[in-house]
Amino acid sequence: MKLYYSPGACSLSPHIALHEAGIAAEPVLASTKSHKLQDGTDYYGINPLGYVPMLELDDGTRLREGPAILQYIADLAPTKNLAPAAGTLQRYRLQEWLTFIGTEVHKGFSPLFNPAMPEEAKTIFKDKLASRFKWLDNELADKQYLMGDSFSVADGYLFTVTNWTKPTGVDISGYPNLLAWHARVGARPAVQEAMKAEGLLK
Ligand SMILES: N[C@@H](CCC(=O)N[C@@H](CS)C(=O)NCC(=O)O)C(=O)O
Repeated sequence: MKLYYSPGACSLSPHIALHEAGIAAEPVLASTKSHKLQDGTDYYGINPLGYVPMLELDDGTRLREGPAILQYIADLAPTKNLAPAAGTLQRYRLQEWLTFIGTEVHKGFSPLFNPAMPEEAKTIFKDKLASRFKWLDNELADKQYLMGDSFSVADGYLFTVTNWTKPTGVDISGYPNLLAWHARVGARPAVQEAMKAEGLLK
């Protein structure tokens, strides 16, 4: 299995999931800037959308979209409890989180990474994101992880996008529950291994 990734991009989240699941996969660097692999191959020829993450199974089947990839990985290792069983209400709760993170947080950051975006517009997007982080801070007040007591693939996804607050200047310093949760997730050995594999930690 191969995971196409770019360091620190949203592909860090399936990278974390693979390490949490104990699944060996080959990470393939597909820079979001150049859209080329390290050997010069045009990534658009592999994924016409040019997006990471993308998972390639051993039979060549390709799976796109972070939330789908995360659930696929979690279901390969059911004993690791990275996602509730399919068909249960809790599974829909996980999907609720993955959708929220993908549409309200992840894609809320995209304009902030766009150098053509005027500063005034960026302020509007930052304020919107700050309101989402405030809500998350409240949600995490009495929980260790988004789904309760145990880590799920949603935590790896939210951790990944919360890392982007620093480079984009979204202020989360007033959200203690969010900060405590971020430190808790960041201290997990699998999270550290995935970050090391992407060159984000020494
Ligand atoms: N809907 C996609 C979005 C993936 C996405 O936004 N990937 C970004 C990195 S975080 C990317 O590859 N950007 C490169 C580009 O826009 O060409 C998903 O959830 O997997």
